[in-house]
Amino acid sequence: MDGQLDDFPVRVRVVDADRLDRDSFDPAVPLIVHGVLDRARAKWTDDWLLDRFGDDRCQVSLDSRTARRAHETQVPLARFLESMKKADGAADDVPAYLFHSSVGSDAAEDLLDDLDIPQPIVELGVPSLHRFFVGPVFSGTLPHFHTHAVNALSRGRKRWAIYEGKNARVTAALMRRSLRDFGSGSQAYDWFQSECATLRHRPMVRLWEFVQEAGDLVYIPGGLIHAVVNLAPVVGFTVEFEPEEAALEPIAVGAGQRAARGPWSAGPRLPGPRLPGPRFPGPRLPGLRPGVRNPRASWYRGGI
Ligand SMILES: O=C(O)CCC(=O)C(=O)O
Repeated sequence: MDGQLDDFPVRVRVVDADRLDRDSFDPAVPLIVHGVLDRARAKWTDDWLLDRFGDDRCQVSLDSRTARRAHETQVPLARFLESMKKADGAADDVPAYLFHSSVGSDAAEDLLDDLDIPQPIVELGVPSLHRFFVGPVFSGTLPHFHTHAVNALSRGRKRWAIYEGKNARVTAALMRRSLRDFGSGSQAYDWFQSECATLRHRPMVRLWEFVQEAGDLVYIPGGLIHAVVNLAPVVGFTVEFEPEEAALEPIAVGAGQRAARGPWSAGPRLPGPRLPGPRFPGPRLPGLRPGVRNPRASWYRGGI
């Protein structure tokens, strides 16, 4: 970790929440939206979070494939927040990322009430799951994809890379490569330092890179591959949506149901091997083979 992580060419559309209308919204393009979290930021204090999650044990991941079980442990939120305070923002060699998922639309709806998400985004589908995250600097999430989603950052800073191939074959190859080279035990900061820049000049790749500041909402189109590294300690929520039935179409899946839902997805939430939108490539993913690339993380093989 050499501190070079926030030096990169920024490319993203930024818009104020009250300026995003149906005509100006392209659901296939990532967005930063300002002015969505004003109420949420005042409300989502540590006390409120502790109240909401009580003594529940939250999912904490020690690698950046946060939806997998391989390097996951369960920790009460109070203990996790305490350990973050003790570290006082200092970077750990192996950052622990609290990334707690809840399936179902009621709890997600309740959370969405705190956000002023522009109507054209809301209309795209129904919330299917949400994830609460708290993480130290250099925690993050390796490339993955799912249905369209929003990420509401209450505190901290996140660097993003969102990308796709110009056709289905290239997108599938990009995803395979990430799974092959950054398997179980890997960290997102390594991907950003060594891989991200290699995507910039590839003619068959479309890439958006940017930093999300506290108070920003990021919109992630369905089926686009994305990765995140936290540049400061973070708190926030991400919500995934199921597209309206009309937008669903079956896709060709070679690697079983798990691949059909995407390597990221945690729960049985899509109604079968389907993914959103006509632009989704339907990649044929390889078996999800662990291949520890980051030597620092190899001790995870022993299991947690
Ligand atoms: O915030 C993160 O670390 C990852 C979030 C993400 O990938 C998502 O919201 O889909």
